[in-house]
Amino acid sequence: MRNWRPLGAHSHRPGESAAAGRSAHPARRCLLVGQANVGKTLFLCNFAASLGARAIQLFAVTSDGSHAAQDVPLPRARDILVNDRPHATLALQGVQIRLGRGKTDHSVQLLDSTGLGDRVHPEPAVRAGMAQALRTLREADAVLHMVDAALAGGPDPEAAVGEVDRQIAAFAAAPSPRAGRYAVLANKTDLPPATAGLRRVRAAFPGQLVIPVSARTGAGFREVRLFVADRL
Ligand SMILES: Nc1nc2c(ncn2[C@@H]2O[C@H](COP(=O)(O)OP(=O)(O)OP(=O)(O)O)[C@@H](O)[C@H]2O)c(=O)[nH]1
Ligand SMILES: [Mg+2]
Repeated sequence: MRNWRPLGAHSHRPGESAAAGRSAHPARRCLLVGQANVGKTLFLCNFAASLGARAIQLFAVTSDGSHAAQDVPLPRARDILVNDRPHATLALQGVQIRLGRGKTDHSVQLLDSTGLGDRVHPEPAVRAGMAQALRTLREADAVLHMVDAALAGGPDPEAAVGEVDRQIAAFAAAPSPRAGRYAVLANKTDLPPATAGLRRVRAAFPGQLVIPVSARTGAGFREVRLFVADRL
């Protein structure tokens, strides 16, 4: 819990939390964002585990706007948080990862968010999660935008890269102090349709860094680690 700067509540703006105040170098925040079911949570769990993390933290924003966090040990987190059902994730959850850079070791908070969509969702809990994800998108130091490359290789590629994805890219890659800290993660490359899907994903995000990954097998994790370590 210490050194975490959870986002999304009005009571904790970036740099204002008690945890941040205790640390001379508060961890930078890297947000995983994208449509529902693309594999954000499986990536969070397996990527963090590959870097030696032991637990995922679930954040809940209470009615007074403060945060409560609960640790869920890996790999149990994977069993209970990853799901085929869209919108399994309804609030921010994250993990502190350590990235070696030269002789210094630095920490990054990797945050996983509720899946975004093109339409207003009928469930209030999903809408609240989406709103929190959008606030966090505005405040994050780096953005990993995940899309489903296997879905992009199927009969309805627009389902994989939709209007919401174009909006995320336009926002996250726009000129700002965060420039250069945005990458598209083309996930599920372990599935055969992802070969064609990856070409479509690259074509949909011209000029952006696209990193092919598999949250399931760990393919591409090294490239993501190098990207995050280099940019944050
Ligand atoms: N084959 C394959 N399946 C994956 C991969 N990543 C995720 N999945 C599966 O895709 C489904 C959704 O994964 P989640 O990690 O829950 O997706 P999410 O983006 O967090 O979804 P929401 O929380 O609903 O937004 C699960 O059945 C995962 O096992 C991958 O790289 N390869
Ligand atoms: Mg999820």
